[in-house]
This record gives sequence, C-alpha cells and structure tokens, in this order.
Amino acid sequence: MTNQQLKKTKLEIIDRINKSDNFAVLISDPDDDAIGSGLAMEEILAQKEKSVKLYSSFDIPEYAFLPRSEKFIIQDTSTVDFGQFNNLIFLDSSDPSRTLDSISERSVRIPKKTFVINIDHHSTTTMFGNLNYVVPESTSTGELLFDIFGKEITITPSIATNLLCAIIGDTNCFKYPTYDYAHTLEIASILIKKGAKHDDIVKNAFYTNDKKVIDMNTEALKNMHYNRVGNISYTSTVVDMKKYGITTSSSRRSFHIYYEIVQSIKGIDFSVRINPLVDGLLKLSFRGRTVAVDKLAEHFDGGGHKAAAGSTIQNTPEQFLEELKNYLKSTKLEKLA
Ligand SMILES: [Mn+2]
Repeated sequence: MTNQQLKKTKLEIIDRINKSDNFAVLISDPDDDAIGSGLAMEEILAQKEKSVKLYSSFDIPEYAFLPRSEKFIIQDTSTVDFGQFNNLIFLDSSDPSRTLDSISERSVRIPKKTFVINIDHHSTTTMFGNLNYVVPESTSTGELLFDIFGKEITITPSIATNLLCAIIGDTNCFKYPTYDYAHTLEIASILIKKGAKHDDIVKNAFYTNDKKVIDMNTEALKNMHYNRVGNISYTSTVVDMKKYGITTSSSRRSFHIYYEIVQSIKGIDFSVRINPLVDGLLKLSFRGRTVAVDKLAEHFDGGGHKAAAGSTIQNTPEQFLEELKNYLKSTKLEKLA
C-alpha cells in the first residue's frame, strides 16, 4: 500500500471506530505481537467508551504478566457467533483462519453485514477486510497500532507495555534485520517514557523457560544437519514438540535458544526446523540469516516475513527435505538487506 493509501485508511479506521460501536477483536495464533496488540486494541476501544470483546482461540497462561491479560475470552473463534457484533478487528492475521490453529479445518464465519477491519504486517496478507491497513515493511502489528492511534488516544502505561511487548517480540529484541529501526526505536522510546515495562517483557518473553523447553532445544541442536545446494548453506533439524508436551500455539516462544544459536552460525544462509504434528502433517519454521525466507515458506504453502516465516504441510521430513533441495536448485533466494 502507498503512503497515501495508508494515510487515507488510517483516517477511515479512526472514523469508523469513532462513529460505531460493538466490537470484537481477534488475534492470530498467539505470539507476543498478536497478544500485545490485542490487549492494546481492547484498551484503545475501551478508552473510546466502545463495547468490546477480545478473543483468543488458544489458552495463553504464559502471558498473564501483561496488563489487562484477563480481558481475553478464550474461545475457539470458529464457534463464536459474530452476528452479535457490528465490527470485527483482525490483528496480525494474514487470513481470518489464522485466528485458529494452523492444522485446523474449521473456519471463522463472518456475517455479511459485519464490518471488518484488518490490521497486519505479513507480506502474505489477503485484503479480506472492508478496511485493510497492511504494511509488510513494519516490524509488528503493535507498531502499526501506534502509527494509527498513537496521536489519537492517551497512551497509558498498560497500552505502552502491551505495544512494546508486541514490538520486542516480533523484532526478537530489535535483532531481526531489514526494518526501519529509526522509526521503531522512536516509538519504543515514547512507549518507555509512557511507562512501558521493558524489564518485565524481556524477562518473560526471553528468559523464562521450563526445563522441558531447554531439553527440546538441546535435542533440536543435537539433531541439526548442515546442508549445501549451490551457493546456499542451511541447517535443518527435526524435533517432535509433542514429546515435550509443547503445543503448536505455545511453540513460538519455545525455540528462542535454538534460533539464537542457528542465527549465529557463520556461513549459514537460513535455517529450517521441522516439527511432525498429527496425521502426517509437518510444521515448518524458516529463519533467514542472509537470505529472505518468506517466498520459500510461500512455496511450501505458508508465509510470513523475510526473516521469519512458516508453514504447515502434509509430508514426511525426508520427502520435504528432498523437495526443498530441488527448489533451491531451481530458485535464487533474495538477499536480506
Ligand atoms: Mn506480527
């Protein structure tokens, strides 16, 4: 979207919210960005004295440290009657089905008369809303919420903490490349001045791991293979999260240790982690070190960002690795800036 389109859409979103009432906010399968953004959006609407319900299809006990986390209604979004709302706001969801588990075949039913606002930063987002504010160049949906509402509302300490959590999570503590950090760090500075609890976020998001998480990361690293196709070098590892009692929805925060290490390996261009799920499904997670992985994930029916992307496919690990090799032989991956 062009800057002009974004400016126009931003005003239309604010106008729609000011003139309407009765909102539901929905987030994608949960990570720091989706949850922080959801909580901030709920408070923004409450501040505007709108009636609002905030939904997550997944239980999220590890986010209890975030202010107002009790606002989440934990309910599978395929079972919610959205006819009771005038407006739905989807956050961080490239598609409405992203509010459900990636292996789910259920769908979210949106009544025709319901107005849909879609705010997201995935490069693979479909323009499914009546209003779409989609900026793939942005670090996070949290950053977009600041861009839209930052001057429009009072930034309370709780909004500040939730938005900073979104930004810190989706930038991996400002470590992912390719973003305009001059802009993002300016926002972070404002949020900290407004009372965002940086310490709490970093401690909870990055330095609070169960022993089972450490054991799983150890196995992921032990099973890691080094591969090379032409000029491209990459690591691959297969690890079964089920064995460690880790669900797909909680898995995003469970591999920080593994990623820290694979991202630091000299000469590696990207990494792929393979998790066998149920019924022959594989969950794939790509991380780019020197090359973009969004197109790679897209090739395997997924999507995401240049530095971090994922997918769920029907295949065996061996067959997938073979297909990956063939794809790399025929395609040149984009360099990360
Ligand atoms: Mn995000």
